[in-house]
Amino acid sequence: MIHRLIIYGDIHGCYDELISLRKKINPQDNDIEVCVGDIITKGKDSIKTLDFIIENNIKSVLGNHEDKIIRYLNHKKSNKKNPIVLDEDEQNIVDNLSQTHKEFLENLSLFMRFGDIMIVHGGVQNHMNLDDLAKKDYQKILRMRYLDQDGNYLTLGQENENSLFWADVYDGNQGFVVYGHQWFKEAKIDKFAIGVDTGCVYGNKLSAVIFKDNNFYIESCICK
Ligand SMILES: [Mn+2]
Repeated sequence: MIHRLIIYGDIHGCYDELISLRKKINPQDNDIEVCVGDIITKGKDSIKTLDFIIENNIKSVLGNHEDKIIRYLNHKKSNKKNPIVLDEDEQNIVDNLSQTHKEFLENLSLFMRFGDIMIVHGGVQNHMNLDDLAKKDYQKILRMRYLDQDGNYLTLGQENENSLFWADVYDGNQGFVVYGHQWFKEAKIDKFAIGVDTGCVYGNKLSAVIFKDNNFYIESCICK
């Protein structure tokens, strides 16, 4: 029997905070640990974080930052000029990826489901069916933040004061969604969703939502 389902927000290479938060939570053998993606990039210890996650059998869904690295690696297999341009941090990560790291990243899935709990990196729109997803919606799941008043997806920067954050209008049709990507000072708790990215890499804190016996609670670790 599963004891607890522990879901971490965007870690972004913040290894020390992951270790501190995990000490607080104290995962046991029958707990399941999952990340909402964006394990790597931006923070100082991406490779160390990736090693730790693999060694401790922590699972993850795909984040947009892992997706970028995978797309870069896929393009690299051809001789053409790589259309994906990496920054210095991303290049450094790519240069240090082992075969094990690459396999782990390539095998990350877009979503994971545990009963009624659905884990994605960005978000979902009410019309989406994750089991029968249109190809054009794949990148949206990774990047979703704002929708217009008709519920249409907006790319980053298209939003204005009339835009709606997707979780505020989500109707629960894909289950109770746990997501990251957009960071909040405190975990954002809605009727059918929890945003668990609390901006660790921006100096706020790393959080996890923990499900146990039909209830949940949040644990956090303030950045040093
Ligand atoms: Mn993200």
